[in-house]
Amino acid sequence: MTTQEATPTTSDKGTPSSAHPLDPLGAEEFRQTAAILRRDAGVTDRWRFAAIELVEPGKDLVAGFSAGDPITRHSRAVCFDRDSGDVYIAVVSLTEDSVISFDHQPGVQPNMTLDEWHECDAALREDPRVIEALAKRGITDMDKVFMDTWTFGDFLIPEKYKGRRVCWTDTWLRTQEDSNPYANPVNGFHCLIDVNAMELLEIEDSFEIKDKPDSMGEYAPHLVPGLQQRTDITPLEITQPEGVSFTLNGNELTWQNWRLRVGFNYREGMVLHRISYNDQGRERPVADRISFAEMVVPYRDPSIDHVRRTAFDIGEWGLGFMTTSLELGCDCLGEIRYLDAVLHDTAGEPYTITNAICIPEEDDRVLWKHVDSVAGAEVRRSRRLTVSCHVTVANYEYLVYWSFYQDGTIECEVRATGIMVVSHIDEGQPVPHGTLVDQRTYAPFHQHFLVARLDMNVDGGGNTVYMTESRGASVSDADPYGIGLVLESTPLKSEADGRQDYRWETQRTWKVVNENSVNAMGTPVAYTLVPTGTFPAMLDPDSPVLKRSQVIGHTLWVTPYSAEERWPCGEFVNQSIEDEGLPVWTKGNRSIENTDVVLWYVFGIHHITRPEDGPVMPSDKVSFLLKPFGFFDRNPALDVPASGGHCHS
Ligand SMILES: [Cu+2]
Repeated sequence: MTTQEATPTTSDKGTPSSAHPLDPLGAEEFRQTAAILRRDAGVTDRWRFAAIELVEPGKDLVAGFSAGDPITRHSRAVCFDRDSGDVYIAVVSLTEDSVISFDHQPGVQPNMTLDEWHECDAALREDPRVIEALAKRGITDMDKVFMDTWTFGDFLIPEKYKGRRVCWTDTWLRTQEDSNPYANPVNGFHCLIDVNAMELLEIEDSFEIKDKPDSMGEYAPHLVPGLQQRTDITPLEITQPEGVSFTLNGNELTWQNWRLRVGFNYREGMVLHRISYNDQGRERPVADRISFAEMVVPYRDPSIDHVRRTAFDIGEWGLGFMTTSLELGCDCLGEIRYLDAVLHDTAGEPYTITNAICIPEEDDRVLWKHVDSVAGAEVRRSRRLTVSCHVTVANYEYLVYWSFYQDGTIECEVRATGIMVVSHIDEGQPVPHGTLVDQRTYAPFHQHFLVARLDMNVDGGGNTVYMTESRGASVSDADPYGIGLVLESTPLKSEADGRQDYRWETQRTWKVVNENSVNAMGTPVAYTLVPTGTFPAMLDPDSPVLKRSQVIGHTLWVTPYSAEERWPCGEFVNQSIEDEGLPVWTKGNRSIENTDVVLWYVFGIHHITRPEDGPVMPSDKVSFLLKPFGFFDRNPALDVPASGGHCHS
């Protein structure tokens, strides 16, 4: 990753060593990983590198690191032989130029890659059987056909293909060269493909909507018939004439009292490390590492066109691989600093996503205010520092924003936009599992479950998570009007306690408490996870979809920290049968009291599709908060000065 303005740390300039042990792998380190494995482990050109990432050093090592200390760098690769299908996990010492381990992983399928996605599309469009079958439907210009490759769970893979690296495809059609393929589904036409052999296994030509509806799925202005763009929008500029008030030094970001490091990998995309708040000279840790660890998107339509659609956008595809470059004035507005990201293709060759991460300082309306009848008004503007990135997962966009506020709050916001998957239907055909969004066109219901992995570290040392619930009193002699409200806090002592569901009727929240550190009132300091954007899975316990993604069966899971436990549905979710992550780790019901805890928070969008979500979806927003609760003795933003020039103090 490189900073646009600061000195590159691990960069595509070929710097082999890093400035900080948590800096993501640089271009030369990706190349070196692949070269070492080719030289020493028998990896050939017939292999693919599905994933290469930094082996993050242990927390103690990172905590004890000082600038200029020597750094030992290790990388981890998942690679596979396309001919045998054998999968290996390799750990490589970049410092020693050697292979540390190279372990066979029987019976798993690594994540999919962008190379395979593009190669599938090209291979199928050239396949004579596909050309012939589509010609029967009157589709003859293969340049306008787009085969969108999807993975699926083992339970839907035909018996004869089990064990192979198998994908299925949707077929879409552009009406002209630059039009939206997702506007025109070729319903009932799917291919099954062995991605290792890049071989078409079979064509499912199950039904055809012969009489195409008169629908309009274009969003680019020149393709929308009769569109008159608005002319009543005046310029809105955001300027900081004296520059930004944050500092980006390599990948370390400091702003007002906040300090954090920005990381990046193929799977989680952006990762935030070592988040701390400087409380009047005291550097107080809040979280060791926060990221998104999985995203599960089950489509809730059992029809043949949609039943296989159970995407694991993080475990199967990778938010890092799907991250796109951002553009000033469009994706981000104001005085922006960017970080580039470096990733690799399936040959291990590095490439750079320029402006992958955008860092603006943003106005956020009012921070605090009071108008006194004698003294007048005191008002402060709120500002936040946002670290954001955008990912495009085929038809969908996810926009990720982590914001740090002056009152110690951390906010995670995700916006979903892009194009909904649609199907055409025959006249009068019922639509039980979706919404009509255009003429004889429906968008199936689906859910986007995101799993945030929150490796908290509130004030250092051990943390305990408490469930807090509000309860209204019954009428009694002491409270004849039944007006009292009490708060009940229950410590979650073991992983079984740590499996939690949201409860609206008690306004349940979860507090990450440090009982070894008290505030001025003598109360243990805490950060509260304010659960918004949460909804139940609504999947039958016997559903094979839920078996693969048991994490979505609860709002929150809490585990003791383990460096190995990173992927809540397992590392290899592609073609998985069962969730090999959280349900397996938590079987031992370990203690989660007064220890290094990790919270797995499940939130997202229960997407009941709307006509207004097409042909391109206005951003749907969802968020949650990590809010200080007695972490400070009072409002920590009392010291924020009034805005200069515009309002009086
Ligand atoms: Cu959606």
